[in-house]
Amino acid sequence: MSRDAAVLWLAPMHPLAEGVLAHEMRACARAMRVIDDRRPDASAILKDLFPHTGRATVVGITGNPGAGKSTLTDRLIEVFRKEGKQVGIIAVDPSSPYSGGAILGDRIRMQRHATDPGVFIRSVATRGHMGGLSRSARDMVRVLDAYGCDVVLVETVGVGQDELEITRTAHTTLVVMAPGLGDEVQAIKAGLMECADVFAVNKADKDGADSTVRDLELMIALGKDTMIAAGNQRGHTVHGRAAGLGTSFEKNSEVWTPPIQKCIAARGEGIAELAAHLDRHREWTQNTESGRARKRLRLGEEVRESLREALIEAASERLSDELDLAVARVERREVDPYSAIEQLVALFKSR
Ligand SMILES: Nc1nc2c(ncn2[C@@H]2O[C@H](COP(=O)(O)OP(=O)(O)OP(=O)(O)O)[C@@H](O)[C@H]2O)c(=O)[nH]1
Ligand SMILES: [Mg+2]
Repeated sequence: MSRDAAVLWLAPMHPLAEGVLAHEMRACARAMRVIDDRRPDASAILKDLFPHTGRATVVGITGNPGAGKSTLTDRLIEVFRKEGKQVGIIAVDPSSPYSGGAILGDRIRMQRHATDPGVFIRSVATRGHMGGLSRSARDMVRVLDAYGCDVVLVETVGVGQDELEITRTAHTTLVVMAPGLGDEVQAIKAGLMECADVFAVNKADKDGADSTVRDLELMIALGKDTMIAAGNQRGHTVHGRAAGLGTSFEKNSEVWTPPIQKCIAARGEGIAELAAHLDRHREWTQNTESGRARKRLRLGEEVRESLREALIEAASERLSDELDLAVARVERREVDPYSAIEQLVALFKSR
């Protein structure tokens, strides 16, 4: 054994990681705080935990503000708990003026689960993350996974770029819509169509739910044609003709067509069916080549993204003087920015 390997072998585990693996709730909460604050030992904890992750089903829940995501999440917790599953919830705090006050409501809504030792709820602030929110969410999911959660639900607010990023850290993305919000089409334009694995049309007790379902069916059919034309984009592989809605995933089928489930979260109706769709999607990601390819693709994206961040950090550190100098030279028009960058890259490589 090499000396490095020996050191690695003997290196003690971070105490918080140990606590998480021993299923200690307080250690789990503390580890998540360290990670959320990006404190120096965050990466040590994550390194220790990673070998113990990969078991949990991760569901991202997104949709327009007020569509009923929190109410639905609360009901899903109920279903999963009845199945005896440990459930983790990451609620991404709203920072948008839209739903600024909603988190309090969320807390109250999920409060009844707060004393259940089989449920772990944690919120993440969106402020001050500078685009690193999806990384934080992903890392927190890993903590909950290592802690022993069977299912981790990540509830986001709204349908912006950040939220779409976050949903890409999940195995399954549930998009919640509701009639009468008038912005379904808008949301679809924002790219939701591309990331949705399952649709919930909530508030089915209200007028307009059926027309929302019809709109979605149409969008899905159109999207499918586009996907066939464009080949496999975003992991929704389409081989030949896709089957009709609701019967989309057959054994050995490579095709995944997002099912649409009507529900009334407020009364708990349609939730068990929704949970079944989530399960089927999980099966699809595990049992089909397209599902596995999508997982690989996302892991690749994660590694590349982290590498990009690390390289930028390293370069800015090593070249800080030269960087300032280069900017000043470009400003004086002594050099063009393209050559300046080439010189900086060459310098970085040589060090
Ligand atoms: N009529 C009806 N109202 C519902 C239903 N589900 C939720 N609501 C109500 O819709 C409102 C918004 O629900 P939330 O669960 O907070 O929605 P949300 O999507 O989490 O909202 P944000 O977190 O602010 O984006 C609340 O007043 C709920 O009581 C439903 O099935 N039917
Ligand atoms: Mg909410």
